[in-house]
Amino acid sequence: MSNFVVAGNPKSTSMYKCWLKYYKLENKKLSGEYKNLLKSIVIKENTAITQSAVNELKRGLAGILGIRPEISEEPAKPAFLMLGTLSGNKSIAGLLGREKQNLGEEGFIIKLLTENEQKQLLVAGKTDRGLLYGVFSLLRLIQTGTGLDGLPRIENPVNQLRMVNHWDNMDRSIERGYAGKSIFYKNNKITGNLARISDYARMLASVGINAIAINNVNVHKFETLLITDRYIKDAAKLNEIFRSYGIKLFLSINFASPLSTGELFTADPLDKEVRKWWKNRAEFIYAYMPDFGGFLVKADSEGRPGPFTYGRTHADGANMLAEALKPHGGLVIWRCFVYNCLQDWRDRTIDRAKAAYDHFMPLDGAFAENVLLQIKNGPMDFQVREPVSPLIGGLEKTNQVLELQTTQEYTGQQKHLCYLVPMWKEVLDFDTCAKGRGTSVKKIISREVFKNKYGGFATVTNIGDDTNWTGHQMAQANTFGYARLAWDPELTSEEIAESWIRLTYSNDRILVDTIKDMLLGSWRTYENYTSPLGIGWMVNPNHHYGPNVDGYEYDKWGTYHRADHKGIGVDRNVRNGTGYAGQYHKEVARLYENVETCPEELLLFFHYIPYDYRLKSGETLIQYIYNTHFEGVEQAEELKRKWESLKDKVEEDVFGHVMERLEGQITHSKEWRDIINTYFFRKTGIPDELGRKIY
Ligand code: GCV
Repeated sequence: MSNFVVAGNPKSTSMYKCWLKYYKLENKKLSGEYKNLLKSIVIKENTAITQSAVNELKRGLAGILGIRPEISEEPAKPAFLMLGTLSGNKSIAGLLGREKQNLGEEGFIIKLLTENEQKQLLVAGKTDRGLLYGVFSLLRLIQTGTGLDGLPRIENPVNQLRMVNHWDNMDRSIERGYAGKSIFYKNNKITGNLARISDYARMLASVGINAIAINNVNVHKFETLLITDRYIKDAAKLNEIFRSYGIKLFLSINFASPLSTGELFTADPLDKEVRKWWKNRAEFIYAYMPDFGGFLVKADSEGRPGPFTYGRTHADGANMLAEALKPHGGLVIWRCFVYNCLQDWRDRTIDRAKAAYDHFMPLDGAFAENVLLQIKNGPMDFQVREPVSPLIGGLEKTNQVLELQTTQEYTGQQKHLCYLVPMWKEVLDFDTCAKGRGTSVKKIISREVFKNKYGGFATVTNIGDDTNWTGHQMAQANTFGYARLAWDPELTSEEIAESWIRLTYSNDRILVDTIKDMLLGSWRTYENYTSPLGIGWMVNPNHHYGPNVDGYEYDKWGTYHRADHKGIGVDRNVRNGTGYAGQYHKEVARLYENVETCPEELLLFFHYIPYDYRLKSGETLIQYIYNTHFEGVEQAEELKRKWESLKDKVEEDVFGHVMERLEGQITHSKEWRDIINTYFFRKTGIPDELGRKIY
């Protein structure tokens, strides 16, 4: 296990440590209290996961409190910390009493016990995974200077699957990766840098992640072979690392594998030989990885093969794989990001936003029990503002996973600060009205509403081999925030930001408040200087960075936004538009159907609006576009001023690094402002009311 020593720039080691920095706690009183309790650690169990927990405690306590606790099976001191699981240590049940009924599979309790006026601390899980999460939680409490008064603390993750998806390729590149190269691969081999991967596993487990797909959903030549002799042993090595942190390993597979490996002449999911092929493949994989999680699949989308080639449905395809994995307890996670990328936007009757629902809604109930549909949060593609996908709330009889994107493909590519938690919160709190009012997305995903067997969260991760993992150091807040939300969607954006800041930098009140401010406003700032009111894209083709109003590559006529000299926006209502609004339940559909009731931030997503239309603020649409673009730049400048005020409170290298990114953001925000404003000025001939310069 590496102790976070990174070759190269030693100054960067603190950014490498992310929120597991374990810096010294300044509060002497609290530090003393903790030290008393934690000098002796008692644990009777010994699994790979309990070992990870103990190692973490050693590391954390050395850093935060400067102590090296004695680890033993019996207490070495009158005060001690007891670690254990209900499944592995009989005495834990007695110590917990009735509280044990409240512990789920991955839940934990942190509790103070008093015997003969002697305080003892107990961290217990039902399973060793729960115990590990409990240990990380205890370390967070200590690091953030939280006293013991709030105990007992019992937590169970709200969501079952809490997954990260890597879009890593074996040539080391990462599709939509903005933090360097892959940490897993090099030269079409799995890398030997297992110490870094182990650090990564720790980082994920520390915030409750329990599943990972380690290769791109666009599965190319070499990645197809991950499930063959050529790579399986190496994949199993990674599995072993993740296993010791309670994380299940998944692989993205190529639907046409039987063909691509040259073993069969078809990949037809209803063909007997093909079914047999997958069954044998599953047996082969499980022989190396008995706890393998399963397959993640992108099929019939953006050129990937799938069941459509054979006139079969997505259910046929997914169920075939499910049948092969079922005897081993494996899952098929099947993505709903399926659309015709050659769509001609000049044809106003078809609408990409409708595609996922159109493809999958008719199949509700047709999927095997171990198939989960993974649905992007919006109907398009991770834009800065989109409505929630109507499939969530539409599907009732199907396991569902919400797919978010932590890598900032359309939200500044980790060059810009854009804290995404507030956006995700809006998604989770959105009321689908599936079972009347109050059927929020978070309740559907957690399975509270439809009680399906599986459900949860996935995100396209923002991790790469940059020393600080995420390119922009502050993008670590998104990695952290995603996982915390997957664990508990009731946490607020503020709470998540606060704990990330305290763990990452310090408990200094001014610093905490300043960075919190920076984070919380940053999504809106980014939206202000980029594409307005839900219209989306306006980015350069292919790499998707920087402004280009007509640039999106899947729209060669530059008409997806329908902007002309009179107005802009897409009529997606039922009355005279594409009918997309009709995919929602009626209470929601009604809201989106009419300009007057449509939430303004999504106005252009749902309606074509003339530039002289007056918004609720009294501004005309065109003036709103100008105003927000000027404002966005000012807000980006404000970010820099706030950061500057922290110069003496942040380590020098961190300060310099973030400053450099913020300066770049200002430059790019100006480019956005000028290109967008000029475009609309040229289209309309209407000048800015305030006489500001538009190029
Ligand atoms: C992995 C978007 C991205 C693609 C990505 C795709 C997907 O279109 O630009 O890079 O491909 O989404 O989610 O499958």
